[in-house]
Amino acid sequence: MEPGAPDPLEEKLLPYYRQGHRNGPIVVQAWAGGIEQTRAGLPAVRIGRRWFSSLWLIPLGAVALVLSIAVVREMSHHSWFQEFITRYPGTSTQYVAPVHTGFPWWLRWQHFLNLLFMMFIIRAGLQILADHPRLYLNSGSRPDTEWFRLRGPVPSDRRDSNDAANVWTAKEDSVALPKHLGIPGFRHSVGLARWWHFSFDLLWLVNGVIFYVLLLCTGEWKRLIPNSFDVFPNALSTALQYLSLDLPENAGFSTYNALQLLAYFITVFIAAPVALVTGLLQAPALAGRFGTGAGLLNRQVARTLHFGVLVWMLLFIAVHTLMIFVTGFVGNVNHMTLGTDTNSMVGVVLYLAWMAVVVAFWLAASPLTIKHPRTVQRVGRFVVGGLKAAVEKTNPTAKYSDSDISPYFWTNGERPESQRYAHLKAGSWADYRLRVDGLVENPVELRYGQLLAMPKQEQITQHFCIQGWSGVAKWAGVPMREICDLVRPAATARWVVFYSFADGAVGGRYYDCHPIASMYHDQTILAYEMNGEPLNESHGAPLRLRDEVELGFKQVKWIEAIEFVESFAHLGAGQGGYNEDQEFYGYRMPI
Ligand SMILES: Nc1nc2c(c(=O)[nH]1)N[C@H]1C(S)=C(S)[C@@H](COP(=O)(O)O)O[C@H]1N2
Ligand SMILES: [Mo]
Repeated sequence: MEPGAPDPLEEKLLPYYRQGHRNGPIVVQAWAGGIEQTRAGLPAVRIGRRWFSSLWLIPLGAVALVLSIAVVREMSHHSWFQEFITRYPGTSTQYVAPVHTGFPWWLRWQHFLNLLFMMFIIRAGLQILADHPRLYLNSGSRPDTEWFRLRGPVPSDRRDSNDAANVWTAKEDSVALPKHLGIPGFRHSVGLARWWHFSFDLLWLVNGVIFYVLLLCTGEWKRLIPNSFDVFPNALSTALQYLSLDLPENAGFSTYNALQLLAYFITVFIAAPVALVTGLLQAPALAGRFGTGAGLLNRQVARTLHFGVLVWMLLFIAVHTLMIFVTGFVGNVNHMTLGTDTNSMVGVVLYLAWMAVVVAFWLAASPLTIKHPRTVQRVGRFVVGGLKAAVEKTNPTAKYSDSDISPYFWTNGERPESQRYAHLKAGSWADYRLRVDGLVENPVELRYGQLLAMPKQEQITQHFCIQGWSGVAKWAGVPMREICDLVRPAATARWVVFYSFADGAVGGRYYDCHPIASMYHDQTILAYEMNGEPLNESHGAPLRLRDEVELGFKQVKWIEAIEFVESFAHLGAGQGGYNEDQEFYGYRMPI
């Protein structure tokens, strides 16, 4: 091997010209190797050992509502009830100071943008959920321990990762959503959904921070922050008045009723920050930096709480919208659009125009994504790429203990089908050579035995698949730092390419590029052992990467060669890896 010569595997990548269509419209039938579009089932929740369909909520909710109304109407004839309502009228100045300035223009615009952004966030969020349609509380995402799911159980005869040809992969577990529910709807489109989710998250956060600042600077906060615990009996009073079907006074222009105020307060000051924090806790770089991967704040708890915020937001939007209609529609939309306490038709027209914009964006989002996926990837990278690059600089160092190791560890990806791989495996890797070349002073070919003889590092870390599952395992192998010291990268080398023996789902070699700086992180190793055993085929034998700052798809399994390059623009479709090329993922994935 000559220093600086390109690795021969560059030729085996699916080249740009053979997949030109990959920049154009996605052909859903051919997506991800032509997986069939298995649809999500209705959400089901586990109570004890039994699963209940969410459909039960409809009759249960209806019965509960009718019963509550009956009971409250009966109660309302009693004098103690009326005394309670007189004492705590529900809408009063007992818990809040009225604001008489009307709704300023910035608040009205922010309210509109908030709804628009949340439409994208919620839909793309559902799509992300559908990529691993189960919610758990344990960090190992163990089948049968989920409390929520959108499909049946993991087949019990396909759970053994030592049976590589048969094991159930996380990709097989993903489900499709209707096109106008998820963005973009079809199965395993998490990469595209994430650009929507994260880009609009950022816009939503900026909108939210501006909102907080203006709220506090203008005194508008007085509407939203109660000044007395009397807000609680007043909220109860409001609820009772709604249930007695004797609607409370609507003085929302200056004073929210107590129930309304609490709902707004929770949404703005609790649900929104919880959404941000539980989103970030799902990031490998941050969990790996702060050590939250296995404990009470592990990724699956974070996902569950994140989902809880979604449910709250959906309920909030539904009830909030219903109330706009039933408590004086024209007046309410005048407050919302014009900021005045009027009953003008202009307000109604503006409201309808506002909703028309939301609907138009709603209808456009999935078709646009299917038609221009590369553009969605580029725009997403433009919006959130800088932040991802910043987070990628962290050096995750969290170490977990033996008791944190997950009893079950999902598998993913297309295993190697080549004769060569089968031969090497049959020979217990005696003929295996790890080629390390490209922009290095000392290109090498390392035998399996040589790798085992190099300094060995052991680490118990958390794996974060982009789809949503996670698992803690003990990995052991050669630190990439050692490999770098051996081959001495040239000053021009900026990226490190890991080539697999395996092809990806639509043909062409699986590969992925990592920034060279990550090679010197404490926990970047070429692992040959998992949980004290030699790596099995499912998990990447003979060698797989662990770069704990990144998501799972960047942990290339079945490594055949490593190449140091200046840029990855000439490799494959030029996006930095197989999933980046084919499924529009980002190449920096610390979140
Ligand atoms: N060669 C190759 N490596 C791969 C993949 C693949 O499809 N091909 N899948 C990736 C994905 S998406 C994940 S989540 C992890 C899964 O590793 P595991 O099967 O050991 O859990 O491997 C990564 N490495
Ligand atoms: Mo993954």
